[in-house]
Amino acid sequence: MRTLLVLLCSCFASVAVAEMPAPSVAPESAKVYFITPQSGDTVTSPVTIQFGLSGMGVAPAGVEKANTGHHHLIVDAKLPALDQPVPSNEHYRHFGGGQTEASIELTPGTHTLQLLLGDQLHRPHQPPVTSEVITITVK
Ligand SMILES: [Cu+2]
Repeated sequence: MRTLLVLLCSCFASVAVAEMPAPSVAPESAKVYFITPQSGDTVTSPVTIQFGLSGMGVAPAGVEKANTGHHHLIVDAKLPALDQPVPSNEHYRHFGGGQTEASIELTPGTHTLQLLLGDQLHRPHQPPVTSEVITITVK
C-alpha cells in the first residue's frame, strides 16, 4: 500500500512539473537598478523608490509577452529561491500592476533594498535579473 502511495505521489509530481511552463528567458544584457534612492542615501519615510530597467520591458503580472516582467522589491531580506515564484510578504513586495515607482513606509534605521524582476507567473527569469543590494538610512 505504501509503495502504491509513493508511486501515485511521484506520478502527480511529474504531471505538475510537466504543466508548469518553462521559465521565461531574459536577455543577458537585461539590467534592473534603482534610479532613486541611491545606496548610502539618507531619506525620510515614506520613501519614494523608482525602479529602472534596461534591455527588457515592464508588463503586468499575468501578461505573457517575451522580454518583459514586473518588479519585485526585496526589503531587508536575501534573494528568494530563484527557481520558484517570488514569495509575497513585507520582505518581498510585488508590483504586478507594472508599476515602475513605489512609495513605501520604512521604520527609522538602516534598510537594504534589492530589485528582482519576475515573469507573468512571478518567477525569476533565466538568467535572473536582479539589482545590486543598496543600503539606505531612514531618519
Ligand atoms: Cu510578482
